[in-house]
Amino acid sequence: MTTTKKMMIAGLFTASLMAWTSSLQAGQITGFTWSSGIASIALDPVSPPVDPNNDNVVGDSPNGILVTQKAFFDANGVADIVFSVTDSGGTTEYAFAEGVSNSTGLDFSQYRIELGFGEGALFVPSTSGDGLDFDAPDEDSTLDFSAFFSTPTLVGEDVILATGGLFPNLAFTTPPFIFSIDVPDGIDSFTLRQIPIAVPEPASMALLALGSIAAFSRVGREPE
Ligand SMILES: [Ca+2]
Ligand SMILES: [Ca+2]
Ligand SMILES: [Ca+2]
Ligand SMILES: [Ca+2]
Repeated sequence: MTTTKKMMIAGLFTASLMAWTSSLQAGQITGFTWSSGIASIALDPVSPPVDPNNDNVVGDSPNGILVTQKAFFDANGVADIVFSVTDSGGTTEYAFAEGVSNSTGLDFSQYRIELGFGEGALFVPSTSGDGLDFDAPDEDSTLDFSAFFSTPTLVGEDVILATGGLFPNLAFTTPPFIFSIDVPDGIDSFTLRQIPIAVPEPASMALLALGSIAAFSRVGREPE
């Protein structure tokens, strides 16, 4: 074997080893599952973060996660996506782009997302100061729900409530909802919980009105 060939093989081996090593060391989010509240989901292949341990980045993190889902939401009115995580030696900030297709049959007057652990009835909210949060306390990256809501607000560090608009039935988010999540070491998964808040249906509004009338007439009959 010539010296040139040996050098080429050695170079290829080194490159492969580096790629293998970086795939072991990098990567906070490694995969995902979703709950019964979501009819279908498309997620870009989860690849190792371009810039691990970059907390706190100003502007948009190069570590992107794109989730596109058709949502109908389960009986509890929530949809959970669980992301699996491995340590990377620090906190990695991710820019999330979430496409939501509303196939619930209802219009949403608000949209709330929460961070926590576990799913369904076993969901436990993330606590303040545990390292997992929506880019708190700096909030220096894009927060955009403008497809349907003018006012996304960070409530504490683990809840975003989007208000000031309407997300109609059968509509799709264009552009997607954009927010950031700081993912710390020391956890093996976290949950992104979504809670759409529907405009009350005409039937329930009618029941509400009937209830008010009944209460009013009871008050009217109160003895002096
Ligand atoms: Ca940031
Ligand atoms: Ca937290
Ligand atoms: Ca951050
Ligand atoms: Ca943080």
